[in-house]
Amino acid sequence: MEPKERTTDDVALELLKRMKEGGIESIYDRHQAQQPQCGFGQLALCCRHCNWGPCNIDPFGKGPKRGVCGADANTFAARHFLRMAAAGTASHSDHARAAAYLLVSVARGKAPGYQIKDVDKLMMVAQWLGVKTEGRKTNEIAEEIGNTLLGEFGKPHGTLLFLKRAPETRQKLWQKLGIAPRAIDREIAESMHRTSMGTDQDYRNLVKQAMRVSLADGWGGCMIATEIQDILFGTPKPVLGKANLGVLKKDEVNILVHGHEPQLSEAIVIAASDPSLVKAAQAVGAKGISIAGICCTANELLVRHGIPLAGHMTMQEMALATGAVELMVVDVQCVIQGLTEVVKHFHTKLVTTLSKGKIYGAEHVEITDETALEQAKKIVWMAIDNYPNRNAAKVFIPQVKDGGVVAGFSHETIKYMLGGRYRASYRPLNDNIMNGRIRGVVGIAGCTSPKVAAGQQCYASMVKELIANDFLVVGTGCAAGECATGGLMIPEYKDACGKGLKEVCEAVGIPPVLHAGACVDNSRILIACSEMVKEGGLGNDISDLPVAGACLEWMSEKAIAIGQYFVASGIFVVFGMNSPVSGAPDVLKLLTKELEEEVGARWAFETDLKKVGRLMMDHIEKKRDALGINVAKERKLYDMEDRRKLDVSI
Ligand code: NFS
Ligand code: SF4
Repeated sequence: MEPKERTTDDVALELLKRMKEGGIESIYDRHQAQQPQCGFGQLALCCRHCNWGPCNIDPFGKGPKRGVCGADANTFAARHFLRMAAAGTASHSDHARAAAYLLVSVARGKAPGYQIKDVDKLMMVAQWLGVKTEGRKTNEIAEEIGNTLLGEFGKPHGTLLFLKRAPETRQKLWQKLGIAPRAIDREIAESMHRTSMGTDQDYRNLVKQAMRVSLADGWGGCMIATEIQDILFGTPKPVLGKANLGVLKKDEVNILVHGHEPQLSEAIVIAASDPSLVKAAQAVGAKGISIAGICCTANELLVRHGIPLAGHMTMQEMALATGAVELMVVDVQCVIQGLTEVVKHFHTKLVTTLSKGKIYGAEHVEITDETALEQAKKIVWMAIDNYPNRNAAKVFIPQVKDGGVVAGFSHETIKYMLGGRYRASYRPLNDNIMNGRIRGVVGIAGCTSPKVAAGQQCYASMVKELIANDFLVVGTGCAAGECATGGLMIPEYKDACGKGLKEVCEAVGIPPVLHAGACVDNSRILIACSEMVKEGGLGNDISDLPVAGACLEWMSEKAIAIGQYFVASGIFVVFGMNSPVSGAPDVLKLLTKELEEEVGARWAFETDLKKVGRLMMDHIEKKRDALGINVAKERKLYDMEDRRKLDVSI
């Protein structure tokens, strides 16, 4: 397939074309080479959980209906689903664990270069955890917080401490259903145990555990990561940044940071600002050192510092194919092995940093809490030394005209901006939802995928439809990355909104599409929803709120964990493309219908991505009906006189 046929985005088009001309394989080529992909796998009808297998089930009912052990399609699919949720939870939570260890090291003065940046957040977290603050030094409090949160991974008794941040009705429901998560590692280990051969073989019970392990992700791993990162690196506040591949610099040493844990990228940022290193860069003929990010590491740097985002998931190879990158440094998750092939065509160095995430063919410079800064400097040196090796003839940095982005909308910021300068509060948001200026809030999260043609900007098209109909959008992960590169996350974009949302955006000065951070920052959405409930007027539980979430191009197991924790928290979730359980009609029915009776929310899977926005809007309107807030508001066209009467003084 020619690149031209599979993209509508000029940047992706040009880079893919250049990759093809240079004989460099891309995600899209490999996806093509995999066609047709295994039908059993797509339907979740294969099992390799023991060596009696591999077993398949025939979806047409002509061949085997059961695996050798007797497991049926529902068991196959539910076990897969649970393992995905457990793997996703493990990824976010292991990241959180590293953050907690770092907090302890910083508190003990053993992690040079890092510091506690947000003491307010530290105090707030201390309160939730019951850590005493009075008369104690910041470091003492931080150490106890770190250790308390480390305890959340393996404590022998009780359920997770952050669960109490949810509305009480929701907490009670989790207790009643037996899905309030215990220690994070325990939920992950139990999920692996249950899905092993001959253990849990009741698809309802397996899906129930998928709720519990995923809740351990949302209200455990993700939330722990977010809170500690805010304490250490600062709670995001609105910041102006840039998002596109054009952020690479023609005449500077370009370093790309990629992966997920901000402890690496923050150390690189500090190292790169060291005057002696900047001088060294100048000595090799560069004007300076430039840092940009890929995937969630980019989101973390963007929302906290406005450091540019070069690209989302499916753009990581393209970023290297610019030939302008001296070094890409990575830690964990979503870093594809295909990168090692791309760097062979350029001078670019690929560097791994954690012993848990090595890539054959990359160089390794180990980073620990104690040595991070020193090692980060070493990595920056490697990039500087590599600058003279850049081949100008191979450099192609796409010129992109916009790509500006205002990012950094933590739930604290949203509350503050909407609440005004005197009292941070969700009241004005709730009021604007109740009076219908804002119909509801939609969260977009998750990945980009080569199953969708490059540069299609699916998220952006859906978001345009949502805001035109007065739905406020909050984005995280690569979904947010795509909207940022699409230029949607600037206040001027309010002109694309419906009348009501536009008025609110104008009054408050926010874009209609808010960048809330990386995937772990979906925990911010959980907190925002809980606070909306507590603020009053929109029901007694998260499941009453006029909100919904979507991931159009899900790829990672982490996306499954996120989807499942949103559902188990009471939020309707739509995933684009294929359902991960499509070969098992009973499991599919459980996820997409019956769960609603249990937890007040359900999944939907929609292959036609253009329909996803509509599904969420219809859902939200139904919630508005149930709340009785659609009654008073007859749709009306406002004239200027009416407009003047409108009270937008928030
Ligand atoms: Ni989320 Fe972020 Fe991107 Fe998907 Fe991967 S980087 S943690 S998993 S691809 S959004
Ligand atoms: Fe086959 Fe059962 Fe073993 Fe799976 S667990 S491979 S279905 S025998």
